[in-house]
Amino acid sequence: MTPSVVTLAGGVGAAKLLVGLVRAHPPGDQLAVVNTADDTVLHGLHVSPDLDTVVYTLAGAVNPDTGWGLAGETWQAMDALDRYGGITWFRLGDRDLATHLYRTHRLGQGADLATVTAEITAAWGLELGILPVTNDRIETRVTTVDEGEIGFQDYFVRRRHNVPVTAIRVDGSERAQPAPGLIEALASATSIIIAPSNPIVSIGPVLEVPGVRDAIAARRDAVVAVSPIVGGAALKGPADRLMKELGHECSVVGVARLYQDVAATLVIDEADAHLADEVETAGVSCIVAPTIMDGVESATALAQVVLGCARAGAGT
Ligand code: FO1
Repeated sequence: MTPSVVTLAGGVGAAKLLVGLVRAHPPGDQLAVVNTADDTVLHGLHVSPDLDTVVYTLAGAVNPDTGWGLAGETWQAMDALDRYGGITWFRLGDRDLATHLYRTHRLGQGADLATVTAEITAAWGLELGILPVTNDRIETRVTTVDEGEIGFQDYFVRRRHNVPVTAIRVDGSERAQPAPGLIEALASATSIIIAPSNPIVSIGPVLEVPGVRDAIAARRDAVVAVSPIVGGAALKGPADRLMKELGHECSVVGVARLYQDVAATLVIDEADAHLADEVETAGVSCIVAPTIMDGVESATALAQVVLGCARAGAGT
C-alpha cells in the first residue's frame, strides 16, 4: 500500500473534503486515516461514527440533513427499544444497525478493525483505502465542570456539546499501536492532508497514537491542513467552543499554532484573509481559498487547491 495522498480525517468535514479529493485525484491512490476515539459500544455493538460517516458520504449514501447515518433511514429498532427504556439518545437507524452488527460480529471472530473497515469499504464499492488510525481501543474522555469525566458521545450527543469542558484526554492512546501500514504510508506519501476536522477531538487523537505525530512531523513540508474554523467559528460541532475552553485562540491563527509542528501549510477561508500574515508569523505558510463545501463542485475545487499546495511543498 503506497498511496500518494494520505488524509487525516474526522467525521463530517473530512468526509466532504474526501468527496472532492476522490474527484481531483485517483481514489485508488489515496488513503484516509480516520479517528476512532469517538467509537463507542452501545447495546453490545461496536459503533465507529467517523469511519461510517466517511464511508457513507463517499458512497453517496449519507443522510444529507445530519451528515451522519444513512439517507432514507427508518427508526423502528429505536422505537422498539424505547418500549424497554433502552438507550435511544444515540440514534442508530435500522439500516445503519447492520453496519454495527457486521463490525461487531467480525471483531468477535477475531478480525481487527482495519480488516473489517476494508471489508465495509469494499462492500460500499469504494476504491480509496480507509484505515482506522489504530486497531487498538482509544477513547476520548471529556472532563466537564458539572459531572467530571464523561465519555465522548455522552458529551457530544447526550449533552449536545453544550456543557463547559476543562480537559480532554484520549484513554488508551499511550498503549495504542498505529494501524498496520500507516507509518509506511505517511513516509512515502506525496501529499499529507489534514482535513477540516476538529483539531482537538478528531485530529488530536490521530496525532496522539504513538509514532503518528513524529511520522507526520518528519514529512511536515508535504503536509497541508485545512482550517475547520472560519470567521472565528466552527462550521459544525464544538471545535470553536473547545478551543476557547481549553485556552487556544479560536481563529485560523489558533489552528495554525496547534498544527505548527506537523503542517507546513494552512488553507484558510477568504473570510479570514486578513489573518494570513498572523498565520505566517505562527510559522505556517498560508493559502487563502474558498473553504466552505456546500456540494461536490466546491469540495473538488478545494481539493485541487489543497493538492496543489501539498505538491508544491513536497518539492521544496
Ligand atoms: N450524532 C448526533 O448528534 N446524534 C445521534 O443520535 C447520532 C447517532 C449516530 C449514529 C451513528 C453514527 O455513525 C453517528 C451518529 N452521530 C450522532 C454522529 C456522531 O456522534 C458524531 O458526528 C461524531 O462522533 C463526531 O465526529
